[in-house]
Amino acid sequence: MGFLQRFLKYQKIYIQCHNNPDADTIASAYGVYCFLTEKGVDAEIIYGGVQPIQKYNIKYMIKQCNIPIHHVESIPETTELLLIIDGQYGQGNVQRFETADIAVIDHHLPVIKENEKVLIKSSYQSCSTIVWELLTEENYPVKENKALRVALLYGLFTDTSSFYDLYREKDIEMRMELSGEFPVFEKLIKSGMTVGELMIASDAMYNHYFDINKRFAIVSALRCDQAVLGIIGDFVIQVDIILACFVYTSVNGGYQISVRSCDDRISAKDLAAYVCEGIGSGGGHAKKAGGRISSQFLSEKYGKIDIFDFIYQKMNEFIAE
Ligand SMILES: [Mn+2]
Repeated sequence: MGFLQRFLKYQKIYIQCHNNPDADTIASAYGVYCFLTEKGVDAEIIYGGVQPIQKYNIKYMIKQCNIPIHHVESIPETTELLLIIDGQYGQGNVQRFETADIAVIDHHLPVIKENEKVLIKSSYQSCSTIVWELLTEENYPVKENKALRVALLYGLFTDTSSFYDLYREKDIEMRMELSGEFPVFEKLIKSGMTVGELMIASDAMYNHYFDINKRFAIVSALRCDQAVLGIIGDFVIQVDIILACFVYTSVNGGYQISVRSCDDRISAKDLAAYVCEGIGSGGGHAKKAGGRISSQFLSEKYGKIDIFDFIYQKMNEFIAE
């Protein structure tokens, strides 16, 4: 039995995106929504948190793909099941609603225990990929649903720094399978950054750290989208004397990282994996890589350490003179 089958016995399901929803959580929720409603289950996509969606690209995605998502303060007490997508309760960015029962589909590091209604695949780069796989398992024709196709592709795109950090087999497979000529997608990928993020990026680059001996750079960006991290990395690696660069930003519960190299002796993938070992996950290709670090695992393994000092120390160990 496919994972999604177990939800067909419910009359009404609330599908909850994480607060301040990004493309990945919305696309994933929409995938599950399409399946459930076609099977006759009454489903509704919601999210909590203080702010309704602000970002231009997310609003554009919702409008063009016709995704019914609502910002709510509460849900009815009679709610049978709440399905949390691209997040887990216990993570700061998922508002807790009182409900009889919860289910989870997520690709972050687990903070709750898995059970028959909780599916956490942290090796997947986007939750969209997990949902695509679950839909495929149910023989749901994803390719025929153009809006869903665009949404899932965009979810993966934004969670992998504009596909630059895309490296996992399944995620690559979904991209190959769903790609096509979509003007809406083209427009979306050219509107991922806000003016605020342009300023975050320029500020981060202005305040970069450069190690003159080993010729690497570390760039700390204020909280921004992963897509922006990739853009910063691609920019900085073009500097003549920089051989490798490590960009990071804080996300809920930890840090998102993006690594670039232009030197054959420094593998971006190995560097990302080296830094994240035991405290998250990192990987990619020789020239580009990405990953995540959990704050909790970092302090458990290394004690109280400043994130910049930690990255600096690891890069120094990894890169030979
Ligand atoms: Mn995600």
